[in-house]
Amino acid sequence: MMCSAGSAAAHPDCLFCKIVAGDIPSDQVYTDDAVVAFRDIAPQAPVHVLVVPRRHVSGIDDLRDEPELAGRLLAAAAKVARIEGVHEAGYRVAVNHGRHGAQSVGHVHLHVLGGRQLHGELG
Ligand code: DGP
Repeated sequence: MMCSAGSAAAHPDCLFCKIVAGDIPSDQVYTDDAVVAFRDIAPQAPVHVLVVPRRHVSGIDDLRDEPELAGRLLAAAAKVARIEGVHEAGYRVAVNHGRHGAQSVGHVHLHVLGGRQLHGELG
């Protein structure tokens, strides 16, 4: 399925755009025409994968009018969970946005966390 979300539009100063472009190495778990998923450099669980759009999108707020890309990201997260073998035991998908959300990289990303019992606190 073609998706306009997959078209390249890298932001020159964006860390995750550089990872998507292959300019910074990453341990990739899954890719398709719209999405790249790679292991977090500082994992907080045995499975900790980041799912990002190939195209630069700063945060989840910028997905409010992009339901197709939002869906592609969520579907990719579910595929990553299957690839990593955590889909039956369970896992968490989280998105941090902005300052109060503790977003540290300004290219929207879904955290896929699993591989152990996660704690219930989100805030
Ligand atoms: P957040 O705080 O939600 O913006 O999460 C950003 C995540 O990105 C954080 O868990 C660490 C990860 N990260 C930062 N720099 C790199 C990097 O160079 N490579 C990889 N694979 N992950 C990174």
